Amino acid sequence: MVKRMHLSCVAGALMAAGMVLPGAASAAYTTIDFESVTFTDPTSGTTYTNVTAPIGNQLPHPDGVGIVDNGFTYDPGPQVGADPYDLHIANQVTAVSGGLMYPYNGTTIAGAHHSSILARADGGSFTLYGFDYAGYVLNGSTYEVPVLVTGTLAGGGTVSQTFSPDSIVDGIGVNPDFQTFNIGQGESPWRNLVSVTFSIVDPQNITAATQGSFAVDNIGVSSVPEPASVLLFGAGMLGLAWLQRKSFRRG
Ligand SMILES: [Ca+2]
Ligand SMILES: [Ca+2]
Ligand SMILES: [Ca+2]
Repeated sequence: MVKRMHLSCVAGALMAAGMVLPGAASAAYTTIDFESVTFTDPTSGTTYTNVTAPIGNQLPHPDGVGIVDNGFTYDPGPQVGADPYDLHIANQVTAVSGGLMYPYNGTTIAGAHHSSILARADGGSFTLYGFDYAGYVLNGSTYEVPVLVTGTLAGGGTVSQTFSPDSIVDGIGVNPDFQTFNIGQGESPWRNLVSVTFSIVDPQNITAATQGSFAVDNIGVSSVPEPASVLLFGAGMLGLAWLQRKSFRRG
């Protein structure tokens, strides 16, 4: 019985080492879904950790104050337009506010007025695979503002693409407001990024009643692990396997 237990430990450690090493080299996939976010109130200086926006309500963030979700920061940048709160972590907000209709997908979304910046909280580089996008519209309108996505590469230079939404947005209505743009497949140029900026391409819309508002959700990214930490982790796993084996022999 004891021997069998040890044997399974050794097998487990070896399997983990074998499985984890190639996996670590290819990095971990993360979805930034805004369901719980961490941020610091600029007035009080209080940090709120993994906060969920109340259903039907939102956590507004002033300009220059970003949130952290799954190891990534999402920051509204400097104020453009009238509203000093440029980032809205909105959980199923359905009300039409001042004629402005929020896009809806049944979860928490990140609304911004003109632009926002995604980066890794630890400053490391990452790959962008895709994101869900929708515009805010005036009630009765179907105009969704296009978005320019610009990635800043770790080695210098940028990669960018403009995405035009489908003009389908009816808030809580049955139509799917958000559409998914997949971009980072295969030999994608959207790798080794240090930041990604989402910004509307229609400057006129900033001063319109919608203030150029757009929302993103389910941003697919993967962090590239530091080579040193991968090696250290691999060495640790091999060491563990050796110790387990030694203990098996003794048993
Ligand atoms: Ca969400
Ligand atoms: Ca809808
Ligand atoms: Ca849409």
